[in-house]
Amino acid sequence: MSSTSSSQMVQLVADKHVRYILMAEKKESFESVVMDHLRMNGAYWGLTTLDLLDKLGCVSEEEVISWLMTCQHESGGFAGNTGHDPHILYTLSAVQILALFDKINILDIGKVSSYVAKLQNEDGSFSGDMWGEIDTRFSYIAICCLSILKCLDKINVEKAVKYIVSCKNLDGGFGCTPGAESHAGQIFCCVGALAITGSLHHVDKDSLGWWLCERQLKAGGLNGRPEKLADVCYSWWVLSSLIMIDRVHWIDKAKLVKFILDCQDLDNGGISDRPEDAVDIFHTYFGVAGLSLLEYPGVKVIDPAYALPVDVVNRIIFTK
Ligand code: GRG
Repeated sequence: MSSTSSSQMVQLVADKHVRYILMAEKKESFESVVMDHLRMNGAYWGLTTLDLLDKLGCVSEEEVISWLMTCQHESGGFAGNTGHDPHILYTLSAVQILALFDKINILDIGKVSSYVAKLQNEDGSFSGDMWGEIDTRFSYIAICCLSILKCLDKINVEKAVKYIVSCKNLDGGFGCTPGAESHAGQIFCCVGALAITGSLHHVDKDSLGWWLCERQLKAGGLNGRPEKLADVCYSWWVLSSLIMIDRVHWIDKAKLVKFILDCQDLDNGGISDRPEDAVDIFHTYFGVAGLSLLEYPGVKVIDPAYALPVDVVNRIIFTK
């Protein structure tokens, strides 16, 4: 909760957010208990935020990596925590965390990439795990993960792209399966996957750009679909998509910066979904990542498709 009137422009309280993230990780904290089963995700959000604030050095790399490797299964996939089942989502988070520490090379890349590749279905779509749920989130995750591992040749990229394009709607947006409603989160996944595979020509940039910029509400925050409330996390899902299709100048950036800053807990750190709500690690990450996309001073630049700092992406993707 913010202790400053929302009419005043506040600054990013970066040091407090760093302290909040380091505290949230403590075993006895409330956040750590409720997030136990998706700790890998929480670790990706927290560690990426620390890196964006240039404070990754505050955590023990050795501790993080030795815990992370206890989450890997024989299949090559990673679970949300030690002793849980593997899922493509946690596998991407694990790979992203290793990328932050420049430690991808400790992986058996053949094994991890085979786990991901085996989740591709005949129609080009991806399942999230052995239980088979299909969603364009999993298409993005597979493509992002395999691109980081430099193993995109293990899947049928053409079919993967064709499936994503089949989820495009008349409003220019994308849903989780063919015919499903457009949603900003799914749009990020589809546009991100198309960007990584060099297939953005399939996007109708003007109609999608129009749909996305209509997500900005009077107070400056963005929602994820029509008639919904603004939420800090859409600062990421919407803005990253607008950047990838070159239409970010269609929203009011200053108003969005103010909305995000007004969602900070100025006393204890952390960022919430909306001003005056309770903070959590998910919104803290997406708030800081949103500010990064908005070129806020003192925050490292993040890559809109890979959701990793640009220096990390340059090191991994654009070098041999
Ligand atoms: C590496 C950044 C990154 C992501 C990995 C998991 C994933 C890929 C993408 C998730 C995309 C997605 C569907 C995001 C939306 C999350 C969200 C806040 C959903 C809430 O949906 P509703 O219907 O909320 O509860 P609204 O805002 O529509 O009321």
